[in-house]
Amino acid sequence: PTTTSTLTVQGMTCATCVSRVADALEDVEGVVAAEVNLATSRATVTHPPGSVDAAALRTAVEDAGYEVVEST
Ligand code: 9UX
Repeated sequence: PTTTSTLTVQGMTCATCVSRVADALEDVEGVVAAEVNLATSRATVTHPPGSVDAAALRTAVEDAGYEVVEST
């Protein structure tokens, strides 16, 4: 089974930003897939339940140069 975590990311303005954030999230331990939507500023991260630390997702986005303003 998998579940999803959703992040709202601030600072993405072009398709390359989207790729950077998606790649950064997909590199986090336990992440199966990450989809990032520029229009909504939302990232949807797919992972097995309990396998991913929310702080690790936040750090990955921040290290790529963007901000997480909300996560659920
Ligand atoms: Mo696009 Mo994003 O030219 O940091 S890569 S604005």
